[in-house]
Amino acid sequence: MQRLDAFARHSDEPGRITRLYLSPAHKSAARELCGWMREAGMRTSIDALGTVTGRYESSPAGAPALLIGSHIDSVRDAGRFDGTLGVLAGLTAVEELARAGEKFPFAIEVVAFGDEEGVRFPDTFAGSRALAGIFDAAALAGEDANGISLREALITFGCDPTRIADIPRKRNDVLAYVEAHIEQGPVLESENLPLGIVTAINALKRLSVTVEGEAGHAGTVPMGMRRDALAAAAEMVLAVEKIAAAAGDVVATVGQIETVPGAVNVIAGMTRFTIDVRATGDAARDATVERIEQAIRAIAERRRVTVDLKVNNRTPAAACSPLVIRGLSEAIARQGIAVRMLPSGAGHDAMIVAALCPVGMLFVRCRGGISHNPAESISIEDADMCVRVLLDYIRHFDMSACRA
Ligand code: HGY
Ligand code: MN
Ligand code: MN
Repeated sequence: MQRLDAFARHSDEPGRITRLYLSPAHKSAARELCGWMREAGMRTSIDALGTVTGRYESSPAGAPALLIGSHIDSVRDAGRFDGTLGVLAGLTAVEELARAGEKFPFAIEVVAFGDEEGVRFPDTFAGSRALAGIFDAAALAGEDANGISLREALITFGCDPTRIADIPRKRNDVLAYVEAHIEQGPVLESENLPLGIVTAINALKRLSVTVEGEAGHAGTVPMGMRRDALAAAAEMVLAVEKIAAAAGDVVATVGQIETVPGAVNVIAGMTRFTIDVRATGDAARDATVERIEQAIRAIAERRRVTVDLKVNNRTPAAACSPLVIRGLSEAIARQGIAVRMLPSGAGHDAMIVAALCPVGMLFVRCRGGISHNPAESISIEDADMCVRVLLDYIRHFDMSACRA
């Protein structure tokens, strides 16, 4: 818990936690994490996309690894537990093993991805996609709000984009990936449970929409003659909300909107906003995006504005591995805790690593289910139980079952 507080110091914005991919805060966080990992007897590395890995060697050396990790980037004005908890819980478990001199016939690698939130660049999951061998090099051209491309940001961070090809792990070098993460929802708290096990992670799709109208004088252009890009976007945002609400097990969010020129007495000429759609399955996700796109085009037509939609990320729903689910269930049961399975509405690196090897997730109760908010919080007892379950899982890990 002290480390989670210390980590909160690595922020790009004073007075709140904002740690974007490849930012100075990400760099200082990665450096501090490497220090802690080395003190725990791990060999550390930072790959060409900024992913930090600490390896606790197997005995005998050179065996495949059980990966335990999460992400250390954050949203803007974030809490201190989303992502970082899973990395530090893995580190704490390894420290305990190192202290006891416990070694296993498999290695343990604690992995800290840097691009899970996808707040800075249009695409997301760069680190976990590369590790799983499904990184799309087109993402390197993606630019942040200041026009800096992912490629340039990597070079500034100290990475060499030409080494991205070295990142993908061979299937027989890894055994499984386990991610501990705050639930970011109210289920565990409402059932008085400290931990839960994730069954599957919802599908996601992210788009950016650009609406072009005509800038004009707010005082002189009659209402009927306007092609107001902001008013059109406002109607589109409400259509997104209405379509998702009517679709049942789907959620859709417009989290970001900007308008140009953004002056009190100028009719907006251009407005750009994002759409984030999640659903339990790929088909429901795609059907909802289709309906949203039709509604947006109809509104643009009626209001005589043009609209351009761009899909920035599409990630399929991912099922967690029954092998890992069983191992985590037995570990939780051995602590005398009821085993609660639940789906994840939030996206996680685990949904990407599932393309490489069996994955599983351990959810930790968080107060009020609050997340992506500085009020995010967990109890030290639940953090302790999370590490105990990880340790128990490691000590009972059946590597032969997870081998390629
Ligand atoms: O957006 C998400 O689902 C995750 O927090 N990145
Ligand atoms: Mn997260
Ligand atoms: Mn998050």
